[in-house]
Amino acid sequence: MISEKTPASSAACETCPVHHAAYLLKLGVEMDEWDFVVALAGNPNTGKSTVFNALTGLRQHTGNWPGKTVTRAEGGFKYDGQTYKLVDLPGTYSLLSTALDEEIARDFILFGRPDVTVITVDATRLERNLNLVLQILEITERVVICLNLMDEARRHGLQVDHRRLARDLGVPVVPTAARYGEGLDLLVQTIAEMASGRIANKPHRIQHLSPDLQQAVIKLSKQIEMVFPGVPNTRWVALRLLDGDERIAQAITEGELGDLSNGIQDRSERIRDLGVEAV
Ligand SMILES: Nc1nc2c(ncn2[C@@H]2O[C@H](COP(=O)(O)OP(=O)(O)OP(=O)(O)O)[C@@H](O)[C@H]2O)c(=O)[nH]1
Ligand SMILES: [Mg+2]
Repeated sequence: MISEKTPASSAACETCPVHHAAYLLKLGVEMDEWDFVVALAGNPNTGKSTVFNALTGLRQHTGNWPGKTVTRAEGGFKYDGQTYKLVDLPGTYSLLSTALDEEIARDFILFGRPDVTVITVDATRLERNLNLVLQILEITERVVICLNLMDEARRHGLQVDHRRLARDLGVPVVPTAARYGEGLDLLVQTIAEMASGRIANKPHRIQHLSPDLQQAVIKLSKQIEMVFPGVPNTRWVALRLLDGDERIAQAITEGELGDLSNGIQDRSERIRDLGVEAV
């Protein structure tokens, strides 16, 4: 379990023979460069900020009502010799949402190029939460599921077969009770393995695109790439356009799509120059 006594870096500790590199060092905002960016996504009120605080030592606002986090917050931790920037996102039910705070989360997941996306899932409301999980699995393979509120699930007599869930989704599932620090050490280890490519995912993907639709998606993706070079997830953008998503159509016609992707990148670079700040 990760406790407040997780050792701080000290020369004596690191030269001691019992020292093991694989331990967590909470960096707060004290970080000027990082090896990996990890996004924390999930439905509102599923414990994202609780996980964020436990791993970074910061104090993002948490509370028992949805929509507490309204903007992104960034902090860091070090584990097994690598530095991670963790980005706490507002809760979102869907990548298709048009609500402003949900858009912040959506834009970062889609265009922020995180190395790993951790999705916190409420173990007592699995079905509702899986909607977002399946949408995110359509756009990135580098996903770790944090199956949170396991204490609540137990209290309600619910048994969740997390191994089966991991098999069905094709990504690792780590059961946690973040409020009590339960499962977080395995979560960090799994994030590290995913970031370094030691775990290869085979995510569940929608298989039933008709040949015509498939062709249209490929053609449109290429056109989007030509107009907005470097924009990730053009397949997703193409699918949304074909589905008549007005918000995405507007982002294309007004050039915002390019700004969106560059903006997130510029900002990350600016933060890298300045040193990380909580936002
Ligand atoms: N019982 C229990 N409560 C938890 C657990 N993790 C988080 N909570 C509580 O759930 C509430 C919501 O937690 P937050 O971390 O603020 O959730 P969030 O996902 O960041 O919420 P938004 O920012 O609104 O999306 C808080 O009261 C937490 O203390 C857990 O594992 N078990
Ligand atoms: Mg939050």
